[in-house]
Amino acid sequence: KHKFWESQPVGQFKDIGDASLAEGPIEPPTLLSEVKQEPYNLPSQYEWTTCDIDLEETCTEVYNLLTNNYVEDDENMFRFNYSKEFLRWALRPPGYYRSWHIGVRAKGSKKLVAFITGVPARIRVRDEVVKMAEVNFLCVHKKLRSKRLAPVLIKEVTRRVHLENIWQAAYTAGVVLPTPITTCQYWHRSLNPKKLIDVGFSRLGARMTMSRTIKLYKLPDSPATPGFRKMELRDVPAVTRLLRDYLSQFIVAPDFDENDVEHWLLPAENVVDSFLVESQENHEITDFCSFYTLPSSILGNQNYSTLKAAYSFYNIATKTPLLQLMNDALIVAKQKDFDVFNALDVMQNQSFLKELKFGPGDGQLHYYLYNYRIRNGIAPSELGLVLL
Ligand code: NHW
Ligand code: EN5
Repeated sequence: KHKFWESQPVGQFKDIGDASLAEGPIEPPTLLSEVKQEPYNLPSQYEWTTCDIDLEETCTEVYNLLTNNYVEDDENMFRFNYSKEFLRWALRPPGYYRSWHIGVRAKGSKKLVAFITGVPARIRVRDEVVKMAEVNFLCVHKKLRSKRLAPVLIKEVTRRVHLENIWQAAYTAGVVLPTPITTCQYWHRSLNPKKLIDVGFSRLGARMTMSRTIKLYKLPDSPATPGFRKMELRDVPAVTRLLRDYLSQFIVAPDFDENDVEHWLLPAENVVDSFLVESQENHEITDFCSFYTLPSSILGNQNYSTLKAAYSFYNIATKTPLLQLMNDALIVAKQKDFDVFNALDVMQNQSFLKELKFGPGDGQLHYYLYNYRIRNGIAPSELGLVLL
């Protein structure tokens, strides 16, 4: 059934529940001299390219490939539309490797037809911090699907990760592959219910009118928590301490240092928003919330072409109730004109989703590790990792 994935060092379906299998790497690293030195073979009409995302022209090519060919919902009504600024942010974290931004071009036209990326990350699994690649943006042009190009892209990114002496990876997908460490549910909180209904993202509930629906999702004009403000550069040390302490409770979570926090959580316009609560008494940073901006193209609607979505990122409440903190996040997202606020049931999110009027979506997100076995799998609430 999974000819490719059955050949890879990942948890296999037949091994689920096997207590004799130890946690940790599935296969040991090899010597770097034993890593294949040449790229994998592509069908003869295609060639490898390393994408320099700093070049405006290359970034535009990647953006166009993804805008037209990346992930859609199960009814093909929406397609993720990552912005160029977002892609540059996602692909250039501290210590990134340009060689991990991999494209495939048609030899004749030089048109970009496929893409896959990795970025380095330190991810803690229980008490082990493991250097990994976070693999994302796997995309094959719609006209080249089902030709087994994806396995070649995956093997090539694996080879280039190995060349940097890294032997594990983390990735997510909407499809089931061997074998998820956990499966998360998407939840959606309407901010602009009329537009969401008009474009088919949501429906008018039974015995609901449009005006009752608009009233149901209404939010205050400004955040309620005293000392709630945008995160600034000077906050990086305090936010790092808060985040490290918070993430230590989860079984799988990133091991963020100050450089990572500056990159991933310092606000970047139209990419990532972060807010914190500063104590009015002692100026301590006690709470934090963040979300990233990922619009979707609306396919075939007369009136609208994009859905502006905010995705919950990392949230920490130590003094403010998490419910109140996240309500303030919804308020600022509404101020910034987002149509919907999305969240997964990871970390402690389950505790606020229903009360803040999120509803379950029709999509799930499966989390995977490459070459690292976790016994039994974990619950979404034991996961402290959000990928883009
Ligand atoms: S998930 C988003 C993936 N992208 C999309 O869904 C975009 C739209 N779809 C496409 O572009 C986030 C194509 O349908 C793709 C498949 C390219 C998805 N992950 O070429 P074939 C990520 O980017 C397997 C992994 O004929 P295709 C994470 C499939 O099960 N494998 O299919 C990426 C089958 O293998 P099997 C996937 O439709 C993580 C084989 O591909 C997959 O033309 C990557 C069929 O290939 C998916 N999302 O192209 C893994 N979708 O064994 C990283 C399908 O079942 C691993 N497949 O026969 C770690 C590497 C680094 C290790 C470092 C130590
Ligand atoms: C890796 N980084 O299916 C990314 N999205 O629920 C790859 N549904 O938006 C992973 N079908 O439920 C990709 N509205 C996996 C996700 C792929 C995209 C996807 C789902 C997640 C989604 C929407 C629209 C459905 C349109 C028809 C959905 C219902 C919202 C409603 C609001 C009011 C309260 C109840 C829920």
